[in-house]
Amino acid sequence: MDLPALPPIDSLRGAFAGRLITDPRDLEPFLVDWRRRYFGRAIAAAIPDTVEGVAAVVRWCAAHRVAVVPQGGNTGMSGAATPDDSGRSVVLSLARLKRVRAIDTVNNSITVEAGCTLAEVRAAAQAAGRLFPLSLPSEGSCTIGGNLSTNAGGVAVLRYGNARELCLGLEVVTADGETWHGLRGLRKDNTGYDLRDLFVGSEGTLGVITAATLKLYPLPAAQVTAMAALDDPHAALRLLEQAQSALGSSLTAFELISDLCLELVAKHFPDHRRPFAQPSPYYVLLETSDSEGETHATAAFEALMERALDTGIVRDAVVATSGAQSRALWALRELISEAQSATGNNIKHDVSVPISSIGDFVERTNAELAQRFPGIRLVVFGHLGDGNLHYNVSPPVDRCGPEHEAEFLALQPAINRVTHDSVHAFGGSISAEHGLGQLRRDESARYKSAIEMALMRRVKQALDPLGIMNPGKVLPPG
Ligand code: FAD
Ligand code: 2HG
Ligand code: ZN
Repeated sequence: MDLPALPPIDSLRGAFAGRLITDPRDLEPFLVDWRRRYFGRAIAAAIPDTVEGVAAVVRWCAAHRVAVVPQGGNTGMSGAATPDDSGRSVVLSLARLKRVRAIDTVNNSITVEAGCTLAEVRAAAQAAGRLFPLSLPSEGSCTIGGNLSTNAGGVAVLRYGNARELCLGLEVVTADGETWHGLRGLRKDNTGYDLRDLFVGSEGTLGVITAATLKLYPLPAAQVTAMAALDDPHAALRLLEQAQSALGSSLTAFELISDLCLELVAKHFPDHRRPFAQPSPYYVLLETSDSEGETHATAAFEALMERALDTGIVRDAVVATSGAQSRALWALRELISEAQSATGNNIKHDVSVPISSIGDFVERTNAELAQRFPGIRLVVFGHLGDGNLHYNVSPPVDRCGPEHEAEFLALQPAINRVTHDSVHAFGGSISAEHGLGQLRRDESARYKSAIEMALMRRVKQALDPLGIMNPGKVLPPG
């Protein structure tokens, strides 16, 4: 298709209030993803101050057939917020849309603009005596707009659900620059197709989220954290079953961590040491949120752990007795991504399988990968309570340096194929919470049926007929 010639950038500069970045040095951070895997090009980064400004930028892009690449905190793991290399994109940063518009402690809802960081939303809720439960290791930088656009998961999905389940309403600038005011704070609303749920998880390919109304919960009276050392994911599943029977919905987090994860954290963050004298192949980090207070929560955890020790499910266990101890246990979990990055290049898999299949999935996939790619190291961790593992791969110990990078990354397609075929065989998904972006776009098409792909394309065509919204992400071109 012949595209119209690009107009002078000054015509965009005059179209909205806010910042427009065109200097190549200032643009650089907008053109690369967190993992430094994708590098794109753009005419400019537009950072409007208002919703009207967002709409004006999108209208300018639509008029000139320029791609719009929405960007929040740029912490995404799938290259979804990085423009392609055509040079015909505007990065639309929501970073300056930061108002908390309303908090309603009777309706238990909060309305915030898309550029609020997740940490800011959690703090605003807490200041009003409420909990916004979405919780990710990246919460200091990621934004609510990005969380909803990726349907982020994190460490509290087990109890509260993912970003989609926490969203009541949205305000969206559509691909033709109109604004849909869908900020309804309703728990029940059966009035036709659910537009909100179309935009949630669409990774900026259908429209730009400018604000959201989100669910709040009462603050728990106490939160207690524990860590258990165990042999394998099968044992972790038995512990999960016991924990759910004993604690019910008080169980808010159940995270699996392999020993290599803790080894990498201890190596790159020497202040953070393993909490057990002897290493174990795996650990589980559990958290309970109790309405009856700390003594009750601690006693319940201690009873659970004693039983698990007696029955041989766990080898050892610690229950945190202070906030500082609890934060230290969580830090071990939250630093894994950074520790793995510091170790050199890596291949990431963000998979989900039915929870009961995780033990078999890990066993079989580990064995096949070890046989086909001797020496590779599996950095396995994640949200076991949701059936979601970060089944990541690092190079062999003696091949971590930059001089081995190309050789290791050349294995990525074959390693992905083994891993994702195994996920598929277990009835799972190749993207549980990070989205498809550019990273998993083509592989996803391999595992979806023709009708599913065709329906997705029809939705895209209906909402973005010019194909300007974040092209090249989620759906393969053509
Ligand atoms: P960005 O990276 O800026 O964008 C992500 C996608 O959303 C892109 O497609 C972009 O175009 C689109 N987008 C952004 N804002 C908007 C908007 N307002 N309207 C429309 N589209 C928009 N993810 C998890 O799910 N669980 C985790 O536990 C987790 N832990 C992480 C830990 C670390 C250390 C890091 C670096 C990342 C982690 N992530 C996790 C991934 C990431 O933080 C999430 O995907 C997050 O939701 C992205 O938010 P963001 O604001 O950074 O979005
Ligand atoms: C987490 O759970 C994130 O910490 C990041 O989803 C996972 O680095 C990863 O692969
Ligand atoms: Zn995760």
